[in-house]
Amino acid sequence: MVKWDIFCNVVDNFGDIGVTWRLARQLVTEHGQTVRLWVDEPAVFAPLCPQADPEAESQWHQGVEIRHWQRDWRPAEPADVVIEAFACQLPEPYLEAMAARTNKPRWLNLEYLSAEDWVAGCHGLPSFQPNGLQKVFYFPGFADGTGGLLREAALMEHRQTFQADPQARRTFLETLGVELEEGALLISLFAYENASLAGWMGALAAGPRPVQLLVPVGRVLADLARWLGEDMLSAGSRFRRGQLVIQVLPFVSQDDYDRILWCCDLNAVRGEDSFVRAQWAARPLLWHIYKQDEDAHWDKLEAFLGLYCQALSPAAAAALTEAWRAWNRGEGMGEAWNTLSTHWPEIARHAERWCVQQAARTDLATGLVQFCTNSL
Ligand code: TRH
Repeated sequence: MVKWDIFCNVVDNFGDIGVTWRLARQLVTEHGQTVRLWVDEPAVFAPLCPQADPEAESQWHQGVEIRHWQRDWRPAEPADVVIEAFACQLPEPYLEAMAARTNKPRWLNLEYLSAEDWVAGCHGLPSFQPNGLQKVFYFPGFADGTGGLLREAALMEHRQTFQADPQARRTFLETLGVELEEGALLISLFAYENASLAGWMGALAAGPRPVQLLVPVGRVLADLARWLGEDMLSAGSRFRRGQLVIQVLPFVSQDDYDRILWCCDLNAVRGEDSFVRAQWAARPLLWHIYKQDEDAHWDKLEAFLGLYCQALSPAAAAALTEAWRAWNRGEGMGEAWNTLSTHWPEIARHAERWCVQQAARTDLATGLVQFCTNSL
């Protein structure tokens, strides 16, 4: 049985651990691999997996061994495949132990997701390291020649079954304390601080159709509280402003978060993992991209928009592009939303088509297993 070590350094937020935890689970449950996930901040892991102990040095969940990656490294036998997520720095003694193995481990750097053109050219490139080992750069992506996206084998089937059953949707939402408003457009909102929130909320409140907004606790709450004129928001808070009903939700497990996305007509998502999950929900999405130095994130945003909008009519593509830009620019979202709404049926159909098209490609975990185990 092939052993894997995945190293995750939590830079901030939940994306680093979100991606590595998802990958680790899939390697175990679908590919029968033995996986240790080393995370330097287990406390950030716990919200994604409510059974987890934020203090534990070692714990098992869903077949994955989760180890606290302590600054003070204690010797551990290197695995057959070693993944450093998002260019994190492996412990020096571990690197030495890797180099000392008779069968050299497969060593990969799992990169951040991007739709930019250069990704396919860099995916799979090896680089020789000072310890004599070769490290391979593994890039997720949306196009042929990239490593693909994380997608569990039964995900599409589970999602379709759920979405075809209105009672399942109602029952699930009830577990979160959500009662559906008759005829309302259901939106989930997971975002960073965002100056265009007020403009968007204003447009929703004054719009022609009722809207129900579900907001998991997180960084956007302060802006939302300001717009509502409230001091503080917490899970369970509920407000009505014009056509808009807002409800704050608890932060739930990754699997329940998927269900929230499946329930909604539009999902505002952020970072990397929720962005991909919203695409698998086959519903329209609004992406708040993670800001990078020197505005590098704008290239990423435009690259994805270019790809995603290819099959849309020029008018719908322009409306969607402007809404995403406004959301990320921090202004103009109210107007952009009103224009986008006039293209809703086309945007909704497109989200389904895009999902089917992406799901036809090999998923990231399967591709990784083929790439690594063929060469061991
Ligand atoms: O949290 P994010 O913003 O994460 C990141 C990090 O900032 C990272 O450093 C950066 O490089 C990267 O984005 C691009 O967004 P993301 O990636 O969507 O991760 C959120 C995770 O939280 C995802 O796995 C879904 C999960 N989640 C839940 O499990 N339950 C919830 O209720 C919610 C709202 C999210």
